[in-house]
Amino acid sequence: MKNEPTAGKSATNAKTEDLQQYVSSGDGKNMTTNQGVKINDDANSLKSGERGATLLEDFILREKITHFDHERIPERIVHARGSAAHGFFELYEDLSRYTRAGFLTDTSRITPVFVRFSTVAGSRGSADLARDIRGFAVKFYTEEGVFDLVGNNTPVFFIQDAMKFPDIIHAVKPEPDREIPQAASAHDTFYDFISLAPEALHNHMWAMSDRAIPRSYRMMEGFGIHTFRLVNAQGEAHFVKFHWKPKLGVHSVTWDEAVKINGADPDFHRRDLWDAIEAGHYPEWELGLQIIPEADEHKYEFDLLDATKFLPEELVPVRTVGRLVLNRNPDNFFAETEQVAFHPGHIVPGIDFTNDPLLQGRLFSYTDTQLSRLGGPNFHEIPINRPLNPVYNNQRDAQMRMTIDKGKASYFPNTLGGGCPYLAKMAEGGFTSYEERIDGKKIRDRSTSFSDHFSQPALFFRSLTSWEKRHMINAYAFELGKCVHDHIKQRMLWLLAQINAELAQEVAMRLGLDIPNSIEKPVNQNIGADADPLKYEPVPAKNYLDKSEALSQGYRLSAGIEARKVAVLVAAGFNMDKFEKMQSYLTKRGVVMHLIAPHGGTVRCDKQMNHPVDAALMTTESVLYDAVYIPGGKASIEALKAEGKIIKFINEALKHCKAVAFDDEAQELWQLSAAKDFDGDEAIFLNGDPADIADALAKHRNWDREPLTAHIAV
Ligand code: HDE
Repeated sequence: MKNEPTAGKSATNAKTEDLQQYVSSGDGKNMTTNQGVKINDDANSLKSGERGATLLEDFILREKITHFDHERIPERIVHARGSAAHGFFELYEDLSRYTRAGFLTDTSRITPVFVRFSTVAGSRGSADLARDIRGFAVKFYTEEGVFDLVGNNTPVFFIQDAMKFPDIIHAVKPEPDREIPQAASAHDTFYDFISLAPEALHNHMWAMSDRAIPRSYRMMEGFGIHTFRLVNAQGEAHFVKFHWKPKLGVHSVTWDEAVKINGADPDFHRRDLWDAIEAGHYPEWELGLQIIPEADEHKYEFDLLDATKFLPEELVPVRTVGRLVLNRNPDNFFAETEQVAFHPGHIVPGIDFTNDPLLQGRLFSYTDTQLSRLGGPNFHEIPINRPLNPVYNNQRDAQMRMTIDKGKASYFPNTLGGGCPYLAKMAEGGFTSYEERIDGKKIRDRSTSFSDHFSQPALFFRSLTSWEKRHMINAYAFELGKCVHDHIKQRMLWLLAQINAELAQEVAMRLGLDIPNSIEKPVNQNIGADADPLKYEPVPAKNYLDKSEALSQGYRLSAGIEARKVAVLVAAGFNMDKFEKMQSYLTKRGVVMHLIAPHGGTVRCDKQMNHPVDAALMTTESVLYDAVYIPGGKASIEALKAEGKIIKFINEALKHCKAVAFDDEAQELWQLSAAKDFDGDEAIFLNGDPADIADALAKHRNWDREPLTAHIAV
């Protein structure tokens, strides 16, 4: 199954070709009913006279309305809002020393994938820039069956045991009496829960970090979170942690931007992914593995089975083993993105689970939820969910069965079916579970090796750059500031103080509250009624690693600027030569330049040529762009000066630490805007050289400017 990667809409791989048999288009065809009868009138129902009552007999009307009435299916209980794309995975090196999974051992294969990114808490129609963890779910259509790597964009999760999942989700979802707030964690029920469950603090800090407001899905890391197993052909196992590293670096917007983007373009991430793929700027990630010998299971200060902990890259480096490229948008959102069903239990020979109690619970939940979401047990037959290899077993019937199973024998063993379908030996590719020795009591409990809730959050905070710390402090102040109950805020402050004094003090100051020395209730409420609270008391933070640069977004900037967007502010008479020089340099590097003028239609340059306007000033906002460029041209600048929104546009870009370039006469706008307040700023340019703008785009933002921008009122 060798598929050469091809481009854009025409990009194909074995799965996209497989989907073609289900693709339908009415181009050049008659309209018909679902029974294939040609339709003669699609605008008028059948009536008893021109102004008479509609007749029940109208099978065309009844069919159309009935189908419409049932168009909606339940949205996902979590991760309802998402976007997806097709692509492929390509392996760099043969990993058969560790695994027998074909897509990880055969470097000649191109494995088709379908990837869905999502937010967690919001409804299907919620805005993309909610402060939230992002889902990063990858379906590999391997030759040996479907493998789903259903991960998130943070390396840890909120809870340690599946038993608590409904609780944390109920806490973060809109409060049940008023169904407020939508797609937002800044409310009392969420913090009531978090403040009583110190295990949640670590992932919560990631949710308060810039990771929770990404610039683009294309600029996010992905993590499998749990420790899984790789098992080789000899049956030997290694533990493994999965990582996705984006080629474009890891970048985020500011909170002020996020709030405004949600109003200006609630589909910002969805549009960004779609547009980048349509333009041929295919997002790319490398698959990284942290491989851990079984003998090292108890070597670390934390438990590898605890999903609230990551394995620092300083302790086990991430080995880059392949790449994932997304090169084709879906043909139909509902059929593909909405109906795709991921499941961490979809594994192939060569990969296996561990006893992580969160993972074990997930193994139950995903099929269960699809049963109600997709309406029955045959959802694996929906085209996007079908494996590439054929399916044969004795499962039968149920709603919407597509397969026509032949023969009398739907049981095994049988003679009437010739013993078919027959079993596969391990050497023939049959899945065999890893034989793990388990001795122990049946017990409803949690291991005390899961009790260190503070060391890794402290390490995370220490590892951030000063601007990332600043953003996190502000995020805590915002979220807790939105809560009503002081006792909840105070419990949170006490918890933050266990992690980092600076963090707790800065947040307390912004809330106008003191940090309590102790809190009344036992900290850990996640234990049984008869358990000894002292046994489960969280242990004080340890310092087993001072810093891990991999945890920060500040150390791994990228040079890739594909599909970054630059706003070019112009009016009639703008300097065409300067603009074209900038445009030709940046567009060659994949940057998208938008001409923004006071009106739509076309705008005339100083060479009397008309240029199509990409957006009229009233239809767009500064927050939708990565940088601003204003070419000179006296008449153009005079006209722009008369537009109040122009200064707001520029000042907003400055406040959000973006590159802004003023050419020639545009320097008058430099004078009128806040730009003049930033002497020597490395991303504010007078007579900007295109190479400087490209460089500033690659650095994403000049975060050093941020502390000096408080006075900018936008
Ligand atoms: Fe999920 N999760 N989850 N989750 N999850 C779902 O399955 C669940 C967890 C993740 O784009 C649901 O099909 C439980 C961790 C992603 O379609 C549901 C627990 C991680 C997606 C479910 C977890 C994830 C889901 C809802 C705790 C990161 C979206 C719809 C034991 C490693 C997949 C669905 C997509 C979706 C249950 C925890 C990632 C209800 C019970 C940890 C990316 O089955």
